[in-house]
Amino acid sequence: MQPATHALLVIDMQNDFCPGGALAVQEGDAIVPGVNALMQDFTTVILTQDWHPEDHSSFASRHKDAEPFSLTEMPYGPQVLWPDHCVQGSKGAAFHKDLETDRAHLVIRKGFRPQIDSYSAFFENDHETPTGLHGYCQERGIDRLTLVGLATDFCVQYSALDAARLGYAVTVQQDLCRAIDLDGSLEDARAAMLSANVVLEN
Ligand code: VGL
Ligand code: ZN
Repeated sequence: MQPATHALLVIDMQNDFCPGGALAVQEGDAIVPGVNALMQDFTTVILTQDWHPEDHSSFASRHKDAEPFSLTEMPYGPQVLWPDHCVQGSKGAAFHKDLETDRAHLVIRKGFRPQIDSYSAFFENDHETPTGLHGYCQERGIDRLTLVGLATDFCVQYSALDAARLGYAVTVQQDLCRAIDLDGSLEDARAAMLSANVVLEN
């Protein structure tokens, strides 16, 4: 059993990121049993939930002539435009039905401000607007995090890099993650995580 100071951070295990969902990640649902099993080793389990208003600015549908998966420029930097996904209260935004959400002490929602996307569990994509998770972890004495979930190259990567920058000891359990992999983004994510001293486990 891991000590309470070592938290399991389960990223975005939601219907829209699973096969059949609006932004489906290949085999996204295949990791659910393994994630549930890993939860049994942790006292402290935290879930994140991508949670967008229906007019969210990361949706390609909100930009004239923009295709999903194209890039745009936002005030805070480049932003991939996505198919509409994880709209607040929708079935797609709900957790996968087999995920053992009862184990979670905290569910942190992100991406609810219309003008800014939020991949990371800690900061929105401007890298400065906090979600509150760091304060929660500090108050709980959490100094170590293991990350699993979806997608390896977006929300898992951004969360892992922010966590490392904030001083946590960070492990990404790669076999319990799945990637979107846009133009080599998975390899780039792995390299970035390794150079930030994130431990990549299989
Ligand atoms: C995610 C793209 C858009 C993720 C969320 O969970 O990795 N990716 N919103
Ligand atoms: Zn999103």
